[in-house]
Amino acid sequence: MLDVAKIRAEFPILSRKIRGRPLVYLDSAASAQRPRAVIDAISGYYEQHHSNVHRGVHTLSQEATDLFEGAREKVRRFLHAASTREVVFVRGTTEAINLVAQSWGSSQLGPGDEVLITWLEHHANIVPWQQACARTGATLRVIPIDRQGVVDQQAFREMLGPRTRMLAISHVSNALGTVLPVREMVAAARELGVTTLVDGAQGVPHGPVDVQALGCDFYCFSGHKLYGPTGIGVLYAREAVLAQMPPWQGGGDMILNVSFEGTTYNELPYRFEAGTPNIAGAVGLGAAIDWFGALDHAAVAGHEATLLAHATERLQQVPGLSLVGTAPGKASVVSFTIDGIHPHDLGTILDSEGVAIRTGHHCAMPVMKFFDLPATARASFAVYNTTTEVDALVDALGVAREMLG
Ligand code: C6P
Repeated sequence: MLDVAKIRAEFPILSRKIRGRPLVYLDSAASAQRPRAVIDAISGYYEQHHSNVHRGVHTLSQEATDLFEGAREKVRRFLHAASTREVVFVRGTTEAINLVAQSWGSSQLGPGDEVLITWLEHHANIVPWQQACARTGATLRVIPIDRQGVVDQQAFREMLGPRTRMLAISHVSNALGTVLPVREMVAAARELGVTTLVDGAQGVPHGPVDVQALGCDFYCFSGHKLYGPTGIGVLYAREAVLAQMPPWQGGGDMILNVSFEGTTYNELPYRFEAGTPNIAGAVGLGAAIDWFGALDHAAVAGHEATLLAHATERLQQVPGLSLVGTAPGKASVVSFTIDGIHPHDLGTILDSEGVAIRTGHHCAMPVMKFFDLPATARASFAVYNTTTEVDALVDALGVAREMLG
């Protein structure tokens, strides 16, 4: 059993009141909150160790470099990557996918090639590929989903073929909560020599990932959904693939030697980290990984499954409410609509009750179009949420229905 009361006590923001009511934070899929350990690691870094990294011989620069590279090693262990050369710090999932689509995409894609994504993707795993296809003449193909929000595996097998060069898929859908069978899909792609990318933005917050067991070439995630800071994220890239990729941004730190005649590039992963990095962000991410990694992950999974089951059962009893996304395998995300009430109005009334959810298209407009909806309301649960908070959501929906329904 997860000691949720103890976990909650570690998150200062959870004791806040919103409009005079206790905060019920059900928007962790957008961004999770941070435990004291992460906040302290960031302020401790600034109070005691800050300087630029990889540049100075003075003590502070060496300390900052050690902390920054120490965080990289924590990420490596967390993902079970073979080497820190495979761990590139980026701003977040969005930047990671743009890096791959630009660097790998421009060097590897050409006319006739196909990039395969699913209908469930976040815009971050659609738009960079559309841009890469426009630049290179490759074609973007989309694997369909069914009304439950499950990716059609038969269609996937039929679409995977000799023209496929890249399979880029979510680990977990942010809009619907569907958990994709990434291991099987990656294995099928690899059999044909297809390069694979997994968007793990909604995957890692639910438990550690083993990129070697998964077998993907690229895996990316954002720190802020993993109880860490904003502005820092990770691109894991298999060394053999990363080594073949051209740098995507030029500047300091990514070079070995620069003259006006030409430039030689730094070794991996620094070749892909131009400019002063988000040092405090990396330190905070390392602290978040330490904090999250110390939890009992079977207990985390059990707790999140309880929250999802409780929410699904209680929401289904709300008159006029339709769940959007009912896949058998789901992470702790529930999307829904209520007859006659626009999700934005719902979100505003819930806020007046202290309940924070996300409303809108969730940066997954094709998913909304598939279900013929402009938007949904979405509640998402993290380790610090409780079934009492799910009940508070349901009560607040009752208030909204009385006012607007
Ligand atoms: N989803 C949500 O409310 P960034 O913004 O780079 O940290 O992450 C982008 C991203 C990529 N893929 C998936 C599956 C995501 O869920 C997200 C971010 C947030 O669902 C904000 S739109």
